[in-house]
Amino acid sequence: MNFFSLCFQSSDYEPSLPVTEKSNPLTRDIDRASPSGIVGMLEACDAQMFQRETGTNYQRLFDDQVVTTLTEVAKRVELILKDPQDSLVVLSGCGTSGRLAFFIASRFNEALKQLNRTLVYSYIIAGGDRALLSSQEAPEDDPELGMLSLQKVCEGKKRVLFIGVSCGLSAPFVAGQLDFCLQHPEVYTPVLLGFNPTHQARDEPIPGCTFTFRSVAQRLQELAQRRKAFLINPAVGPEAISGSSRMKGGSATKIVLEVVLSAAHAAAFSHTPVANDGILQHMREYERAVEMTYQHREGIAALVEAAGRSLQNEGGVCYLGWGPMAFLGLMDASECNPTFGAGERKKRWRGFIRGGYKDLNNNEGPLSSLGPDFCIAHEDFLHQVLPSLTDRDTVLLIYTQSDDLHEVVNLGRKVREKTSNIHAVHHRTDSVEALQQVTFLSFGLNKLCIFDTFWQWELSTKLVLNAVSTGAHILKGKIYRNHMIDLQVTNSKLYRRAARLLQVHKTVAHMILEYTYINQDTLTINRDNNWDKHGPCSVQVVPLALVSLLTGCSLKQVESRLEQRQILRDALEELIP
Ligand code: S6P
Repeated sequence: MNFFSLCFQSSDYEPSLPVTEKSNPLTRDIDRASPSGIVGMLEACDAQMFQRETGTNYQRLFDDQVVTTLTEVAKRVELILKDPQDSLVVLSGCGTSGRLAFFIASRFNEALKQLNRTLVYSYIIAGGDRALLSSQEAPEDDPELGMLSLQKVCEGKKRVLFIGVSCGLSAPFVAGQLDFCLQHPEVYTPVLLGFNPTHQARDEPIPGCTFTFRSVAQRLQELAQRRKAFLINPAVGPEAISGSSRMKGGSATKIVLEVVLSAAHAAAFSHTPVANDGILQHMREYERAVEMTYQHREGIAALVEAAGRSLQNEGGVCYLGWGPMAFLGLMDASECNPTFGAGERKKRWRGFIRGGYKDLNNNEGPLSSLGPDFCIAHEDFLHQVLPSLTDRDTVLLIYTQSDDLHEVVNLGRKVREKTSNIHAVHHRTDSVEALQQVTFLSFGLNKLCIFDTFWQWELSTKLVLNAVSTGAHILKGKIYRNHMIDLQVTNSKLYRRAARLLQVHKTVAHMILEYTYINQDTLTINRDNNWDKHGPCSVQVVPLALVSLLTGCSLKQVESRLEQRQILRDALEELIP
C-alpha cells in the first residue's frame, strides 16, 4: 500500500471535508492521464475500499465492529424472511443510492419469487421512478417528502426494517425518513448505511426541521448500543473524482447490502446460520472480483478510449444490455449528465434494456410517455438511434452466458452495419466461451471477456461502466485535476460543492451569484432555494466562474474561450499568463 493511498486518513488532510468529499491524492492528475493511466488510478482507488485497519480513527469495511453490525442486520432480515406477515424491509436513497435500492430490492424479491416465498423488499427513490433513469436531484433536499414516501410504502405494516442509504451521510430526504423511524420505534428499526464517520455527517440546518443529518446519525449511534438501530459507516476512501459517490460509494453500497441480504437468505432458507465468518468470506469474494476486473486493464482502457473519442467527435455512447446487467447500463448512463454535462443540450450517453419496462419491472410501470430519454427498450434503440448511428458513436453490448446469444449476435450485426465502433462486455464462468468466441470473431467485435463467478458479474460490470463513462468524460476535458467541475448545480449539496470549488481558489462563491444576474433562472434558484421549480441551469456555471476568477477575464471572454477549448486545464493554462 503506498503512502498516497493512506494519506487521506491523516487528520490534517483537507480537515474541513468529510471523507466522501475529499479529493483523492491518488488521482490528482487524472485529467492528464492516458486511458490506461486512468484505469490504473481507478483500480488503486477501488482497492482502498478493502484496506484493512490502519491504526487511524476511521472504521474500515473489514473491521470487527462493522462485520458484527452486518451480521446483526442480517439476523433482523432473517427474522422477517421467516415470518413475513405484516413486515417489510425497505431500502431507500437518492440518486445512485436510490437506484441501487431499487436494483437490490428487485433482485432479492426475484430470489424470493423463485422460492415461492412472500416478497418482503420495497424500494424508495427520491423523485420517484423517473429518477431511476434521469437525474432528479432536487427531491434529495426534501425531508418531508422522504418521510411521506416511507409512510406510504409501509401503510398497515407492523414491523419494518428501514435501510436508508446516503453515502455522504448527507441527504435530507433520508434524514427525514430516519427521524420518522426514530419517532415510531414500535414499528421501525432504522439502519443507516454511508461512508463517513458520524462526526463528519452533514450538519447544515435543514429548512423547516429541528434536526440535521448529523443529529439524526448521533441519535442512531446512541440507540445502536442497545441494538435498537444500526449504523454501518466504514470509510472506503475519497472518490476518484471528488464527491462522485456513484463510484466507490455505489460499489460499497452494493457489496454491503448484498452481503447482508444473501446471508439472511442463506440462514432463512438453507440452514446456514448468519455468522461473522461467512460475512467476511463473502466480502473477500467481492475484493477478488474487483482485482479480477482490473486484470483487464488494457481492455477497459480500449473502451475508455473509444468512448472518449466519440465524445470528442460530438458522437454518443449507447449501452445495449441483457438481463440484470442492463440496469447497470441504464444507471451508469443516467449519471453522466448531472456529473459531467452541465452544458449539454443533447443526451449523449444512453442505456437500453432488452424488454424495456417489462424487464425493468419498476413500481410505476412504463415511463416512455415522459419523452425519448425514457424509451429504454432495444426496440426503441432500433427505431430512435440505429438509423442515425455512425462511426462517431460507440455501442457497447453487455451480456452474460445466461442471455440468448443469438439475440446478442443479431443485434450486434445490425449495429455493425452502421458503425465499426462496437464493443462488448461479457461475463462467463465456463468453457462455452470457445464457441462464442468463434461466433463473435465472425463479425469482428472487440470483446472484453471477464471470467468470474455469477455473484461477481454485476459489481464487475459496474466498475467497467463507471470506468468507461468517467474515463471518456476525462478525455473530453470535463474534469479539472480530480474535480467534477462541469456539474449541474441542482440541489443544496451540489451548490455547496460548487461554491467550495471556487473558494479553494481564494475567493468568492458569490461569482456564481454574480453570474446568476446574467442568467435569470439561476438567480431565482439561489434566492428561494427551490431547485425543483427551476430545473437545471443549462450553462457551465462553475467552469465559467472558476476560469474568470483565476484569470480576471470577463465572463463573456471566458465563455467564448471555453467554447474554443474543450479541455479545461488547457483553457486555464492558455488564459493564465
Ligand atoms: C453521485 C450521484 C448522486 C448521489 C446522490 C445521493 O455521484 O450523482 O446522484 O448518488 O446525490 O448521494 P448520497 O450521498 O446521499 O448517497
